[in-house]
Amino acid sequence: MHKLNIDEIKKDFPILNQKINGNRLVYLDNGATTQKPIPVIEAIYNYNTKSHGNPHRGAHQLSIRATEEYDLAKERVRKFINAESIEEIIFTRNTTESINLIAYSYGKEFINEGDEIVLAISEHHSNILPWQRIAKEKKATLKYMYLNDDGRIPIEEVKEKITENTKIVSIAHMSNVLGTIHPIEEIIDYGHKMGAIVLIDGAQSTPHINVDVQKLDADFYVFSGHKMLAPMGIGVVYGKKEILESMPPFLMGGDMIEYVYEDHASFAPLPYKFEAGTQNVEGAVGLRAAIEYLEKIGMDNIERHELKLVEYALDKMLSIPYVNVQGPKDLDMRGGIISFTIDDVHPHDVSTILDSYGVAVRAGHHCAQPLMRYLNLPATSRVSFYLYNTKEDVDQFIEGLKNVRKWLGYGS
Ligand code: 7TS
Repeated sequence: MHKLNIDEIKKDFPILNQKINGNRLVYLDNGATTQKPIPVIEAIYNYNTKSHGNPHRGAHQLSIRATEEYDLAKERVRKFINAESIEEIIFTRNTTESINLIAYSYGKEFINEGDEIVLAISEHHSNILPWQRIAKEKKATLKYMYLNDDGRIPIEEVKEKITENTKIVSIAHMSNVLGTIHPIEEIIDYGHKMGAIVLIDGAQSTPHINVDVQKLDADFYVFSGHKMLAPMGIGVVYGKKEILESMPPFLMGGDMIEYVYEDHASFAPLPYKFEAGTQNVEGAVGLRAAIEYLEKIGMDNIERHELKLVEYALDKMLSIPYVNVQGPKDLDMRGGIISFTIDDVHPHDVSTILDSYGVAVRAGHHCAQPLMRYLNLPATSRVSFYLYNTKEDVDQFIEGLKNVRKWLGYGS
């Protein structure tokens, strides 16, 4: 257990070492995407200058090297989330594609009329729209688990909504708006008791906390590389082998086949059955380097560091009378995301004014319109931390925050 050496870490992220609008850049939009350290950029550079080819195709050296790089990345992902075998790891473009893969493949095959699909009201649109489509096509029922005033899902709500008719429960591990860590162990356990399978959207959790898919007993766990220091365009589906084996392919095309005849085809074994067409090898290489970087620092250390920043920021934000923090206001079961509103000021104005202080935060509905409607808010502003953020970053954000209303002509 050791504190993060932020000065050393910051040296690895050249993009953070610049001024925005005359101020030191403070990047607090890590929920949207994260920045890349030099080892990730170098791994992609090295791949492109030494090993680039189309994997699984040629007998020539570059194709063989690209295949090796791709498989090494897959093994690294397997180990990172403690999956049993690489057959259970499928590369996609991002979390969105991962959920679509499951909805179209598992959903079309196994969800029938009268079945229930259970989500949380706080889901990202990526974990709502594919299920709306399947529910409509299959005449299944879409049900939502609602949050209490603290932004948490009470266990009674879990037990009320998940029933023996539930076929699939799909829920984020951590809310991208409120930072709540949902009680997924209980949800997985109860879902299984009711005979449902459970998909966990790990887009906001995998980059920040230890994930062990076997310990969780999740049926599916999905995430995006670009939220964990890797490039955009690489994402992951973890799925239990026996479930993946029972599912038809999602996309059809090259590389996912065994034999093709004029009128039918047989498919490649897992995981390739779900990886049609040329894959994003340099994205996979970047993801492997990102995981190595995160593991060197230690996921426990990263989680602890972010919680300290949340504690520090929450303490300051809660003491400002016109700042309204949404979601959990203590450190129990939460991660490094804080959504808030400011009295009389639209969140987009908050974001624009903070930008003039060099502070990057996101404003809007965060692709979670049903949650915004449930909270009766048009939008929020959101800060989201990562391993390279510091207390000085929080101070600069709070200083900007204190000036927002003054900018707009309010006394304080
Ligand atoms: N699920 C959750 C919980 C997310 O936070 C996001 C992206 C996605 C799915 C979709 O990920 P993608 O990589 O496929 O786009 N969330 C955000 C956000 O909060 N701000 O920008 C993107």
